[in-house]
Amino acid sequence: MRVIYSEDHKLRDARTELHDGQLVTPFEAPFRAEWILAAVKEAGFTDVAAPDAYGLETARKVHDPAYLDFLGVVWERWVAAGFKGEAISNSFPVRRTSQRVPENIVGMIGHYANAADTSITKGSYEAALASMRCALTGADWLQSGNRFAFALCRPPGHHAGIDLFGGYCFINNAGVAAQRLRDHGAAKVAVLDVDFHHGNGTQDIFYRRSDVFTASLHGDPIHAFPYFLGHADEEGEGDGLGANRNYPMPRGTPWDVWAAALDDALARIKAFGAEAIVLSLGVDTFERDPISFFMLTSQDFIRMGERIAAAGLPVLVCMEGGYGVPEIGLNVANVLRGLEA
Ligand code: SP5
Ligand code: ZN
Repeated sequence: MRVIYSEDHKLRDARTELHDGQLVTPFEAPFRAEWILAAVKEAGFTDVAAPDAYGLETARKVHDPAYLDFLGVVWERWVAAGFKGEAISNSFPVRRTSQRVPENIVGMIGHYANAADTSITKGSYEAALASMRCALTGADWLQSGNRFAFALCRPPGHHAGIDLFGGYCFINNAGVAAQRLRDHGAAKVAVLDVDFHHGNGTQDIFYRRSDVFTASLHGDPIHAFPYFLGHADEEGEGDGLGANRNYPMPRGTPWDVWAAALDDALARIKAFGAEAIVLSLGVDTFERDPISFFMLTSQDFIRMGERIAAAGLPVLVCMEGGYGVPEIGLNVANVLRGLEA
């Protein structure tokens, strides 16, 4: 198991998150990657490498190039407007509104946002690029014949859609990695999303495509972020019909119920003919996660890794969510242990 990690994640260090009506210190903060790195090393995963230098070529195949341009300039545009706080919009295009991109920076941020939880700050884009490069380096590690890689991505990516940021995500690291695997020999790839939150960005990117199967296990969106996508009847569209699967689950979901959904997703990934799995790994399914409501224990994360490995495919693990508690590191290390068992 090679671990790919960049210090540049620290460039993403927002002061504010709009949470339950208050600007709070963000849940998605630098300590997460530090704790996870320390725990995986402690568990014996000591082959840690820095990412290679990749440009935006692959990212432009899964994101709108104009959206990537926006990410590159939004902070300087915000500062130039004279605003003092971190960049966050208060206006959004919704039902019966125009999809034209406003020139005004507040309007532009609203246009490209799917949530207002994620303040944009100096360095956020650079950190997102480094995070994407970890995923791409992991994809190429599999491509050169290795069975497992762990891209310690931060900021996370699975809420970033074709032209949308939010949910602490800017560039869809797993989506970019899946595209890279496709471009370098894999005819079919699966993205398996086990983060507590629905992978709305990943679903958006691949919804009309038949070459990438997407499956997400998550808190039912009628009760949980991201609220507006992730229902069981979303099965893909056009060429992609049948290549998206959602497993929304209720408050208090324990391992046995969750694992039955995992087994169903893995069976479908095998039936689809995927040659590799990109695992969007959030450990916010943990029983003491501060913003989620599943009941997985630290031991369950070992079983999770074992079951995924039993599918017999190469696995690129991309870090997504998991917050607040010291166990996030142990839980990630346990998934890696289970994979290699
Ligand atoms: C990558 C990832 O896990 N992103 C999650 C983003 C969630 N942001 C909004 C969280 C809202 C949680 N509300 C729960 C309130 C508990 N008091
Ligand atoms: Zn999450």
